[in-house]
Amino acid sequence: MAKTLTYKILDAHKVEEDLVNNTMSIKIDQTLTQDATGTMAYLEFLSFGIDKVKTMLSVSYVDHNTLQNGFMNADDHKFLQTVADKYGIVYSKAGNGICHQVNLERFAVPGRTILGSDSHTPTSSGIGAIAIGAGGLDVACAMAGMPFTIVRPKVVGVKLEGALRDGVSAKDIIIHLLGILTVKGGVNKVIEYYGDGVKTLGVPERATICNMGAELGATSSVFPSDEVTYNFLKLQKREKDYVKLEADENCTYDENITIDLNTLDPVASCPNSPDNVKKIDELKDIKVDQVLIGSCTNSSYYDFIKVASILKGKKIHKDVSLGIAPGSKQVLQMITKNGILDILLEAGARILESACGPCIGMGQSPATDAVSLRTFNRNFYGRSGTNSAKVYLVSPEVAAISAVNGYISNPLGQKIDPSFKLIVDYPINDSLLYKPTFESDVVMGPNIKPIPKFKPIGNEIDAKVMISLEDNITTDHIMPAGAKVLPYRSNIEKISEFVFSNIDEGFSKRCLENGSGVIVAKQNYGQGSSREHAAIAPRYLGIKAVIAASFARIHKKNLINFGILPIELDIEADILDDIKISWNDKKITVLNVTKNKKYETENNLTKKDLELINLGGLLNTF
Ligand code: MIC
Ligand code: SF4
Repeated sequence: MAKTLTYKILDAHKVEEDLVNNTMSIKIDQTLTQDATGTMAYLEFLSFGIDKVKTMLSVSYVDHNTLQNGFMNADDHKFLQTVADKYGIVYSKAGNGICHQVNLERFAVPGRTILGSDSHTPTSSGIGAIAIGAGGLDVACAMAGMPFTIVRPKVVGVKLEGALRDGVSAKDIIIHLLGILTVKGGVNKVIEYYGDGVKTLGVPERATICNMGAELGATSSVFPSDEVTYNFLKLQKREKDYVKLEADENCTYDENITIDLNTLDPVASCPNSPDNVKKIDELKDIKVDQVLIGSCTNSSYYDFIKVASILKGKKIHKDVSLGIAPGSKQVLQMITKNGILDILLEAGARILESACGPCIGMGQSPATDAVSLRTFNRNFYGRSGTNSAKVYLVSPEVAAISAVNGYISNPLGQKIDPSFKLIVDYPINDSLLYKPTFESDVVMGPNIKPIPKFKPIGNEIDAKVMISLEDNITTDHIMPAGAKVLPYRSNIEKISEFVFSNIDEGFSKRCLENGSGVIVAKQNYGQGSSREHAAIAPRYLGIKAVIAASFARIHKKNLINFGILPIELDIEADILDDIKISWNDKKITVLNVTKNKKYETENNLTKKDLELINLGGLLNTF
């Protein structure tokens, strides 16, 4: 039978299939972690007592917690470096770049499966891999050689026709798609691209599109591996990794979308959701205070060529602060070599480190009520560090021209300056990538605390509603990031003080006072980041179940991994209502005692998931 590319790769990695629960377990070839999720992932890995990783390749990146205000982050990095060296993991030091950009450049291989403890891991799917984001514990299990289980994904075939006009970007394709599918439209789906428009997009552009597939909630996204892929790998001196991969001609997709690239306009994701899409022309007169170009979405060499083409010979507006963060050391070296960096400096740009930086609220928080244009992928409430800021997600072209004009502007028609050679000799310098020697002793600073042990929640739960929430609550709402909170990623007791702190300051105190709690929400609870802290810290505070109309994939798995029961129900509940839950393998009953309302649903969790919850979480199985 004719197969989609998605199922060609997944079936080639299939270890087991559960037709009753519609899941499949796949072998994972490569893993990646980053520092903000990595310390937990490696503490979990260490608890398995295995002597080295069992994957083809595992890489530990340092790119999130690079602002070292206090000893904590530097201690975390030392821990990560020593664990990597001892257990057979390649270590990418701070300064080498953002995990997804570096992984694409140096490690991702067409046809492989990659699991990463970061939701934007699918960036590497731009090369023709199936790369999936997951919680740290799932990645730790993959490093220990265990298969990874997913719901058998539906495949959305996105046919790209024609070519983009000058000034329109790969970013506009994915923002346009977000407008169609919304932030929950991709849950348990893989977005597969095909059609004659594919060959007009370079690998970094394909990676931009796959990157923001995470904002659709998709399990992964995938592009074919073709001549364009070969050329990219050749520039990276990795042509031996090339294999040609595409879907069978007559395959059928579960859903079909066609995008005519010729007719796309520059668009933006408006505050505060990536699927709040408007055309740039509708936003034209909005005054801009800050412009930031970088992040794992748009920080490639090609992105900076486009930015420099617009900024060449111009100055940024006096009221705009322009920050740029090249995605990797390689990109930084390239823009230095061919004069682009000079053009950016002449125009008035501030040069930031090759790291996540402002994307995760590590510096550059905008002023009160400021408008910030970012080439990033998330504009969730509070994520920039300034709750009142209005963050728009845009292409590098929109960002650059708006920085010059001082208001949101349309770059349509802007050509790439022919003086920038598109194909240059890529500097290949892996000096900040350290291969393991298996000789280190693990070093653990005083802020790195053991992972708390959790007892099973039991089948009869009496609890109070600790918070009652709306649709699309993100993991940034649940477990905020930013410079103040991120240093406590290795210290659950401390970080739990910040749960929901951006929207409900009393949450953690209320939980500790009440002991047994539930969270109530509507659709797509837990969208966004893979941070398992959004499950571990609430569990630490006594949360036993989350009752939501629907869940985001990664967060649901994180809840199960740490013994919290996810209940798919849309219930009416207010804060401090008394709740009684009775559940078994088949059925879940929720009684809102305060409102005297009863709800029932089938328990659709898999046998394995039920086992984990019954045991109090995955760590109790070792
Ligand atoms: C993010 O973009 O939200 C992060 C920070 O990269 C997270 C991981 C984390 O919270 O450490 C993600 O996307 O998974
Ligand atoms: Fe880093 Fe931002 Fe990408 Fe997350 S989305 S990996 S914080 S650059």
